[in-house]
Amino acid sequence: MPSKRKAEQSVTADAPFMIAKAAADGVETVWDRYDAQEPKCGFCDLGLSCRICLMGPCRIDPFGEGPQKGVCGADADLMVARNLGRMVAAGAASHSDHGRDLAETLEAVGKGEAAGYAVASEPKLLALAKEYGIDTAGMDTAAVAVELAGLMMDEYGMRVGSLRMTKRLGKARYARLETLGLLPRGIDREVVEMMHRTHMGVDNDPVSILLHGLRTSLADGLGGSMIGTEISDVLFGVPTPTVSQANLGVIDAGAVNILLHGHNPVVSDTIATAAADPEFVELAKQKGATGINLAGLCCTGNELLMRKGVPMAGNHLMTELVLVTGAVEMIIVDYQCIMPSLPRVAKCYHTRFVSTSDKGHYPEADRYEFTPANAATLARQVVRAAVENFANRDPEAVSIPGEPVRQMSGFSVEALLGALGGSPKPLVEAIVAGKVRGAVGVVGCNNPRVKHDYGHVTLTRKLIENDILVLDTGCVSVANAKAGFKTPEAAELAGPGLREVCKALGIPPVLHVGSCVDNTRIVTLAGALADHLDVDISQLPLAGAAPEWYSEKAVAIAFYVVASGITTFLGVVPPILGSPNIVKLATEGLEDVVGATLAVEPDPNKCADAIIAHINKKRAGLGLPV
Ligand code: BF8
Repeated sequence: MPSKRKAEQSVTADAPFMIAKAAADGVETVWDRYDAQEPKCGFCDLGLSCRICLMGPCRIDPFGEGPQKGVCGADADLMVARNLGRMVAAGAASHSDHGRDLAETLEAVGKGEAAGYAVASEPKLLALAKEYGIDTAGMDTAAVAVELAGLMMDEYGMRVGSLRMTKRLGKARYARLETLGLLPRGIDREVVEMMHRTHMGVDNDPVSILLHGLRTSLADGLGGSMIGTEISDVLFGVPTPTVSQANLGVIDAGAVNILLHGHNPVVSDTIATAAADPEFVELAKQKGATGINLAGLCCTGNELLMRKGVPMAGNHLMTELVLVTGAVEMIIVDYQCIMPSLPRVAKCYHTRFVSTSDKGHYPEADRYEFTPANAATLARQVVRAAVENFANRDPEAVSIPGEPVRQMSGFSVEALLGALGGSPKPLVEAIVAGKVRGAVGVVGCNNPRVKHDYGHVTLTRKLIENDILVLDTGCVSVANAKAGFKTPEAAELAGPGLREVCKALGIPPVLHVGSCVDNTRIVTLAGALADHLDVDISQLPLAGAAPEWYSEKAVAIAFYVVASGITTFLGVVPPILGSPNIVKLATEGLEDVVGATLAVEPDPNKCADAIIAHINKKRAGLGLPV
């Protein structure tokens, strides 16, 4: 049955248009399934249900009338803490396993076992080698790649010490984490330990579980995710400012359209290379198309956008709707955030759904299992199959709403510092003078609980109007691009101080720094700013925000941003309200421990006000004009 909530579905016209077409075409969407799930389970929403063991499943009555303990004896605090800890572990595992794939690819490149890949940025490789203590004198690029990959892979199961890149948080933060015993001791180790602690009858102290949650998240943010970002830069290039486009209008009715969806650039980069081959472009023309058009979705899309300027077709909630255009020959996926419904939507049209990862199987998909050794060959097979499929398109089924919106992307830390003349000093001076009052990372997902893109766009607009620079990643970045925030001309939307700075530098007031693993670029920059000023990150006028988050990965990110000293505002209430003690700890108590907290504010206008107040408080603390 079509969703009942049409008017509330999105801030942009393309989504309701496509939802209506989906209904007419008999295609079920995420909004239909969301409606079918209502009313939601109140116990689960509050974090008061537990299915960790089979003495249960158990639930606790929030009104105090029914059971107040699970069969094992866990009370509400423990139940909520265990559930939250497992969310952090799952999120950290997902990002980190993605990073592991990149480390393995780098090693294969160094060993000459990955024909489709090469080191694209030797300066970045050498900088990382130095950070990892490798004496590169007399070593060739391949040898450095193998040794660096080996040291990074060792960090997954490290036996002694802590993750090297934690030092990027700056001296003061590193010392604080060391004193607290929160330095991550190995990526897999912290994730496994969280699963162990939250097994029935191990860690029965909610505070202890949450503190380990911080350490687990740091193993992601300063470990697995950061390895993902850094090796992607080594293999595929350090992003530099690049101009591209966004929204469903990037689908080209005349061309063979190939969509790339997921998170890991290891597959999508090889597809981009194959699709540019004149042999396939010529084949597409023989089939009656104008050429081959690539477009991105979600974070694989962000990776390609940042480095190659591939346009973005949409974010998380648009991934079904883009297939409903009827103009997509193939959607190629790797892993994470790929709705299980997508192969079924593809089957409603002529679209071929191709899965590529040994970790992500889809029973209804065409399967090409990519490895570093076979990727270049398989990419050519897949692109050929997409081109061949153009003949199967039904022109009557095609409908593509709207025109593409221009956007500028590619703001790696290196590119940002480059735009600033090689040092954070000009940014610091702008912050000190109050032209830029502070900076906020607005990150994360879409969630059908929230009007699509409403939280992202409303919050971002109000922040830039108030002279707060926004850095965005993940699905937020598509929303902000569609809203027109990502061109240098968008400086006109900013307050007078930020406008002046953006115009002087020729940059937008909203800087796209990448995919979700690239939130590590934000903490790297924050650590550099802190050291430049000789303060702790928690003293800086910074904040994080995830207005429409849905995934476990977002919880891991929120935790490591807070553990890094940056207060983070969530627009969707996490499943913790069943434990007032956990709520108090997460939103207040953490301030005394790590100098930052989680905050929850579903209304993006009120959230902006709260962030502005937070930034003013930090400015006052540094003696800066408010
Ligand atoms: O890692 S923002 S919906 S696509 S989880 Fe997923 Fe969320 Fe999008 Fe990228 Ni991040």
